[in-house]
Amino acid sequence: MKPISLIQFLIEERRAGHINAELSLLIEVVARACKRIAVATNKGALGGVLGMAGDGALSMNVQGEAQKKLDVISNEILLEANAWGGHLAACASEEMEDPQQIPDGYPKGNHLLLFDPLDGSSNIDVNVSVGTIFSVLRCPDGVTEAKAADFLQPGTTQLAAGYVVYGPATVLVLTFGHGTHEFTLEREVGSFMLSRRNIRIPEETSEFAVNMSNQRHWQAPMQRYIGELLAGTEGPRGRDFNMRWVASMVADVHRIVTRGGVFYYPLDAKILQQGGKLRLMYEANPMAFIIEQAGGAATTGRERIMALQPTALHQRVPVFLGSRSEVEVVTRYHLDADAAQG
Ligand code: AFP
Repeated sequence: MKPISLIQFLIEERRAGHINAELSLLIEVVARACKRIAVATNKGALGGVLGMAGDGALSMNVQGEAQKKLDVISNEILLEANAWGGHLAACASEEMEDPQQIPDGYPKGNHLLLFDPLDGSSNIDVNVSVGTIFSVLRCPDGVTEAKAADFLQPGTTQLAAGYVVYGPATVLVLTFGHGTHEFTLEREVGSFMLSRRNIRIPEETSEFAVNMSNQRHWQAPMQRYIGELLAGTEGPRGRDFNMRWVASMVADVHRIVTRGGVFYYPLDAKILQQGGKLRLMYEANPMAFIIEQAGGAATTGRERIMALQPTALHQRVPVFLGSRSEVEVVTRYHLDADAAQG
């Protein structure tokens, strides 16, 4: 069968009534911006894009994390691309404390866009995969200037979510709530081409992704669960498990979307106060939507991620996602421990 482009796919989705013209344009614009980020990323040292942002003084984002040059470049590419099309009411980014309004003189649309412009940016300088994550919400009726509070909608209300992984190939994974689909960038033509439709994540897995250096700081249910996986054939699970950790959520999730597995960033004693490591609105929610649409599960260890009522734009949450059966086991261990405590 002749491969179809992202544009053709979007037209099909419009005809099927899954999206409207404005959302279709939004996705086209985000995909085009991500092609520019891919170009910048691919240039590496030759493009002068490696290293930290800021002239001498360390540049920090709203999370108090040091910004890389490519964090800043990617953020600007996405902001600039989305300013003038008339498809957005406002957008919000990991790199900015407050939502960005549409500049005066441009029309406004009915959608809110949230993004992590360059996830896993600690990997840039060592030439390991990084990515962009995005989530699309509807702007509440009657809102003319969207504030942070207007973005605080549960993940179940997302109209679209996606990520782009800048790896050996540049790949876009997308959902509108009607399955999860993958597009691969054909660089010579400059088009994202549909490479997998209706991806299914295997229910069972023997592969987990977690930063094991945090083990001693984890809570008891996580200690118990990983302890059992590490015990392998001699332990209660009766089989060996394999481990991978890229430290780039997009790359770890893409492996799960390709061959199954689970990705965990649990709460630990070091990050207890902040509620977790990963951001709900532009990391956990869009990834949860993509994973659920591919048959997987995504929880905080206790609740479904997409059911959470957000309380802040940059809120952090624990994340357990991937192959359904394993996410159910680790979630059950947390709930059992809570119940035993009363
Ligand atoms: P950076 O974008 O600051 O590199 O953070 C990446 C990330 O949010 C996520 O992509 C990784 O899975 C996770 O952090 C890695 O965290 P550790 O460095 O604590 O393993």
